[in-house]
Amino acid sequence: MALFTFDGSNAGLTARLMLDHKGIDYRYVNLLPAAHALAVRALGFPGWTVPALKVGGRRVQGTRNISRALDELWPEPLLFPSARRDAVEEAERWGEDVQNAARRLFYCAARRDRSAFASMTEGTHTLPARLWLRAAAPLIVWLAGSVHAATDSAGRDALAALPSVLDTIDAWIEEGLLDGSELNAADFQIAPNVRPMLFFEDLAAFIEARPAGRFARRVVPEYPGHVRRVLPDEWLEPLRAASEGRS
Ligand SMILES: N[C@@H](CCC(=O)N[C@@H](CS)C(=O)NCC(=O)O)C(=O)O
Repeated sequence: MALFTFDGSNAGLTARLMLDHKGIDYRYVNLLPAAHALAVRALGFPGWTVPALKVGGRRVQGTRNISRALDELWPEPLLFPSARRDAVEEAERWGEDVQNAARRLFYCAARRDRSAFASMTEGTHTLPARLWLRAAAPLIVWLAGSVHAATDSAGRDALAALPSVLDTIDAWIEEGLLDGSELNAADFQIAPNVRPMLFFEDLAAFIEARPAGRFARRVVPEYPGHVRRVLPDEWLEPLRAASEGRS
């Protein structure tokens, strides 16, 4: 079995965490970002995205397809516990929107901080690959930002929605849907999208001390990357207003 992804991918991390949670042995294939889209097509997957999982003769692509395939093939421990299946499915689907928001915010920031992209993606690559990633970062950031519609206006909208996203996560933690003793598919979908926001100098202070921040660190203890303080000050206004309202 092989998981195709790239270091730094939030969606790829969701798949890794679910495989690790089930204690499954697999080959981790760390593709080069940007080239990954062509690679997965060449490997016979129908779409252009990672994570992509080859298991037996099957090709399963996308975090939500992977979570279901894993429960089907290795039922223990269940990612969708029978007692809360509907709620976990709905939270997992919602978490995919947070995945998009996190990615858009990252590309908006990476257009302004030239070192951000390599800091997140160079991971375990060889030195030549890391040098290439650093050199090609502006092009890849532009390309990926276009593919994922990471315009400045989308980034600003993502920040405006962030206080309510964090409130929802906090509420789900409080009611036990997330962050329980046994983690589920929604935990693995949501935490890898909040966790990278903690390495944004602009955002960490708004998230760190909240239940959502502690939860993200519990599920994803390490997430390499760093984004300097580069987001326009006025974009942060909704976060400031929400945090004043809470104190
Ligand atoms: N929402 C999907 C999409 C995953 C996705 O967009 N992955 C990114 C990397 S984090 C990607 O492969 N983008 C390349 C592209 O869209 O061409 C999922 O959860 O699997």
